[in-house]
Amino acid sequence: MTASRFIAVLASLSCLCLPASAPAQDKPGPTPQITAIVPLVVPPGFNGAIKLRGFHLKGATEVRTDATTKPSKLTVKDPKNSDAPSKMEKDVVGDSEVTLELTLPDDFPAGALPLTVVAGDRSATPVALVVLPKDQFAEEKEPNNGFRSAMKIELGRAVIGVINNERDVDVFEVTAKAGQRLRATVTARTTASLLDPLLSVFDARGNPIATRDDIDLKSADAIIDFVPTADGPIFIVLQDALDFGSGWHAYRLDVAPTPDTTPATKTP
Ligand SMILES: [Ca+2]
Ligand SMILES: [Ca+2]
Repeated sequence: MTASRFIAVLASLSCLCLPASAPAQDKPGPTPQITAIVPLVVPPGFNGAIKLRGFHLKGATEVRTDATTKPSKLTVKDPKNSDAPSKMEKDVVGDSEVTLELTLPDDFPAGALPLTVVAGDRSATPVALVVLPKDQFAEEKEPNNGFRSAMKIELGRAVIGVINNERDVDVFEVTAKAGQRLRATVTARTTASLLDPLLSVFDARGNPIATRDDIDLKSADAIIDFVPTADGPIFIVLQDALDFGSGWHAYRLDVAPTPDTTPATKTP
């Protein structure tokens, strides 16, 4: 997605959040907006920090959730101004950040945990932190910048990672069976991330099978359906479409068998 379109989307979100009219004498504070959350996924029993980036978060006063099951602890800490990552613009990626201190019981239910940051009398559009059992995801490990250093991952088990600097590339390897229809899905902007994913799939010899940038005009994330024609390794390559990167460029990657009957790309 282009930077100008990202600005347009943020502007439209901002409009939706504002009341139709507000008494001038109230002088309400600006509405906070979230552009990135790190990490995107945590396990039940999580006890640590969640970082949020966006606009007007320096004024964050509390964080709420309307989830049925409440975290043991959910508080805001250290709201502050934040520099933009290298070569990115504050008016696109946000000017501020806040840390959430989060504790989840060991039996906390899996699913989306909506988080709403409040600044005075204004609330940001909720962002959904995903709670996933520990055995259902892995964390990306560097170095993984090429086919030879690809991180091996299991089909059906998610990976969470970060494109953590400019021109970073994350390469993953799955073991596929001939004829098994697979789907690679990267989730970043759909939740909240500065990453505009560019996803590619290569066969065992390094021949390209498919590359996707945006799902459609509404989503900068990417999905590739493909059918390997031989047993063996398949390489999944993830990078930013504009080669940007920072600690705010988080993603979730899922590579799994899919029963989908839509046409898929075949390996050469
Ligand atoms: Ca990497
Ligand atoms: Ca993209």
